[in-house]
Amino acid sequence: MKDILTAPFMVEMIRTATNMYAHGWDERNGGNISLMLEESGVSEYLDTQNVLRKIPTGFTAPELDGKYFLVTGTGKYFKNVQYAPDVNLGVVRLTEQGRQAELLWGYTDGGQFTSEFPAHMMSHVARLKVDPKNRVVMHCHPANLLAMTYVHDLDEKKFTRTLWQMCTECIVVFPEGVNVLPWMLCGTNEIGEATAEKMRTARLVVWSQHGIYGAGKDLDETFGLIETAEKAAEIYMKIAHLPLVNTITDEQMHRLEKRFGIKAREGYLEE
Ligand code: 2HA
Ligand code: ZN
Repeated sequence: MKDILTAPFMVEMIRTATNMYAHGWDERNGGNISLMLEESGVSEYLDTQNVLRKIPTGFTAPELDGKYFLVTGTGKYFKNVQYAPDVNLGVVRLTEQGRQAELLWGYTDGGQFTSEFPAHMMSHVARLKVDPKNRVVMHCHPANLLAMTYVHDLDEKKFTRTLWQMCTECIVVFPEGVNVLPWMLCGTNEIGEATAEKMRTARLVVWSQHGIYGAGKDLDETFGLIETAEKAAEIYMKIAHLPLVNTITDEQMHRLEKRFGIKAREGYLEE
């Protein structure tokens, strides 16, 4: 059996959590990541018959039965992931229609997966229906996106258009836009279901006055999505109080669509 700390998925996860902390997106125990793993990849590093503990999930997700995930732990600090991955991360397999998680590795201090596990797993289900290659769900608290939810209209089309107008590349990186949830109580199945519903039409879902969810095919892509949206929000927060003299027009956005072979969300641009 190979050392799991050398597995590419583990190395990438540790680097990503460390980088997210360095970006200031994950103060204290803020943020969480789940990465779906292939059974064939896991079995190179772990005896998949050796279940350490069973942890009830509190929801059902039959679509994820038998699926493996590497997940950040509840109450754990991204800052510490690189120093003690086996305490701060865990590998689980969902069973019993998603009602149970079998712990195969990690959470060595007796801990368990993130309190946002419902939002993560329900988002995986929603994204896999749209994109079978989706593997990652990522949540964090980037300051400018959060700030924007205090001063900007939360209408999804308006919020998206503002972000698109802040950097030329935004519409190319997230042509489907960002969806927005109003403030809701975090850590619940309700916010999980609401997030998953929003994930059907976009890979980015803003949680007003809290943070953002991103989804993608790998950790890099998902990080990059959030990074791009957060950069746009940063520019917005720098200029929102100043007179707007220039912007990126819808006509220019259409030229970007042609140049990069993307299609902006239906109805979000003027013809
Ligand atoms: O505690 O970010 O939303 C981690 C969180 C909860
Ligand atoms: Zn959070």
